[in-house]
Amino acid sequence: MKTLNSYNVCFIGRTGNGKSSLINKLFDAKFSTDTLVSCTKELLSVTRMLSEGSKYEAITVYDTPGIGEYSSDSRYWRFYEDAVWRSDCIVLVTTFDRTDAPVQRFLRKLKESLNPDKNVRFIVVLNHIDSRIIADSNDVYSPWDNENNIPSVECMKNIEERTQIIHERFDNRFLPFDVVPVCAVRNFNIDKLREVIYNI
Ligand SMILES: Nc1nc2c(ncn2[C@@H]2O[C@H](COP(=O)(O)OP(=O)(O)OP(=O)(O)O)[C@@H](O)[C@H]2O)c(=O)[nH]1
Ligand SMILES: [Mg+2]
Repeated sequence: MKTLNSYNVCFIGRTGNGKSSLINKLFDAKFSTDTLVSCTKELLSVTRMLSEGSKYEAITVYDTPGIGEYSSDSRYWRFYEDAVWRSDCIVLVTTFDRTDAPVQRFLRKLKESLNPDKNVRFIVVLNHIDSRIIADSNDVYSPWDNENNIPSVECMKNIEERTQIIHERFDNRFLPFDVVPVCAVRNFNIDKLREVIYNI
């Protein structure tokens, strides 16, 4: 059988960080999302054909259940292993949440599932940047400049700081990466992220 020459991308990250929302926006998919409870419980994928002349015929994107769901991830571990083994690019979706240790442990374990025949790329996406998680009791933090649909100046400072923290916590632990700030629900930087993923 003639297999499709597909560029494979796997999205991973904690539950609620916006993996499915981002895939829906980036690749015009229809995966379920949920505000309050963990949502993706299977290994899902969507395949889109690429234009002629591209290095690959198609792009296949894997959506995975949230890291940390079901304690040790044992129920889902085979999904992660399978998707990561197939992948040319891994996208970790994170937020301003400051608890990175479970993801660090997860990546350490996942390193063993990387396919040595592929030159795997790694991208860290900082989503939910419109979050008010950083607001103090004065409630003066406005993360979003609604008029221009961009992060506020204060939010930009938090993005820079969080980006630095992500580097401190994840550099030399998995694969080299850049951090791309996005907002799935406000369509901010989605085109930029698509460009980075498609930069094959
Ligand atoms: N405010 C805000 N909400 C977001 C953003 N991205 C996603 N959401 C919301 O966050 C919730 C969770 O998003 P999902 O896409 O289901 O998250 P997930 O990572 O796929 O979660 P699991 O499938 O449980 O692992 C949904 O209600 C989304 O609408 C964002 O950038 N800002
Ligand atoms: Mg999901």
